[in-house]
Amino acid sequence: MGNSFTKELFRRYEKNPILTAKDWPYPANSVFNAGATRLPNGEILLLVRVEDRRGISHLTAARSKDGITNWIIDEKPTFFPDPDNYPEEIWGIEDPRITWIDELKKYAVVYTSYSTSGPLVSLALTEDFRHFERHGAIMPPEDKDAALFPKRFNGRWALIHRPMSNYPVVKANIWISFSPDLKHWGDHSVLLEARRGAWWDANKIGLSPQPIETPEGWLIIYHGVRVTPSGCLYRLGLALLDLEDPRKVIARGDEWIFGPQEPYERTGDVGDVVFPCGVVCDEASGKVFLYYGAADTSVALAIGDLQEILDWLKLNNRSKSKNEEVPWGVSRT
Ligand code: BMA
Repeated sequence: MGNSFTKELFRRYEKNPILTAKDWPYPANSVFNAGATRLPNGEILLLVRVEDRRGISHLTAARSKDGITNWIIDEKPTFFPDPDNYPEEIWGIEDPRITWIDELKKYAVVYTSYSTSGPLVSLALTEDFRHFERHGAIMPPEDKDAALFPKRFNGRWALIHRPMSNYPVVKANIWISFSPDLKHWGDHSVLLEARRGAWWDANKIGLSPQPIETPEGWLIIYHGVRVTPSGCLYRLGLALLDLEDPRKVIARGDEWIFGPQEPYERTGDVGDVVFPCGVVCDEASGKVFLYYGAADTSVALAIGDLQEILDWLKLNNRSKSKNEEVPWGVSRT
């Protein structure tokens, strides 16, 4: 949990959580894991995962002028599973990541569809978060924790995602894939590998919010899952990808930078989980608003400073290789 030597890069909003099921205009069990974006009118929109009492999730939009208070929540579910036309959604839709695609003048919402076949990655486009163009499944199961980059690289769209492998042991690495048309995906490769053994990000990692474009590279906030005798611990770490070629990892921190600590993060439907799906950067102030699901129960906010985060990553970039077995002596740059 850290001590006085640990500098917190993301500071929790003191009145967290910012949204709970009690705020909802209709019955809900829990509200968490929200995608986030800024709208043209300056408001911040959260697309919140809402789980009902059956256990099935849908997505509902909440809008706020300051991204912190006075959320206006849609009176009814905004984006609901459509299993008649998309059978992969029969057990719900979860954990959206939102990317504004300037070329299309649309937001891409990449989310997890859940069904008898397992979780997979689906895509929908929207201009206004009221009408959605469903594109259906874009990655087969088991795959989740996906987001699009906002622009093409050499003519191709790029998607970060997290397929699962159980062979010979559970191994969940972060992958990157490319597409000429958002429909046909290929050129798959591992982007970030889960480490092993005692590491906080051993065996299972996944992208958290959508990639953040910075002058120094694409900032990636990812979660690592540590399995302990009393359950899983979801914590966050940082990596930086090359701006022109996001397959190149130019930095990765060794230490986690944010983890469950407060009562609303430690206790809930699934305790000891911080799970961001959305981030919004304020260019003028350099502030990074990180929206995260707390204990699969509520939505919370932590605020960081972009330059401070990038500086930390430079100073703590020890594992330049994708392989955790690199010697400890890899020079700091
Ligand atoms: C992950 C995802 C998240 C969830 C987390 C903790 O695998 O399914 O939706 O918040 O587990 O339960």
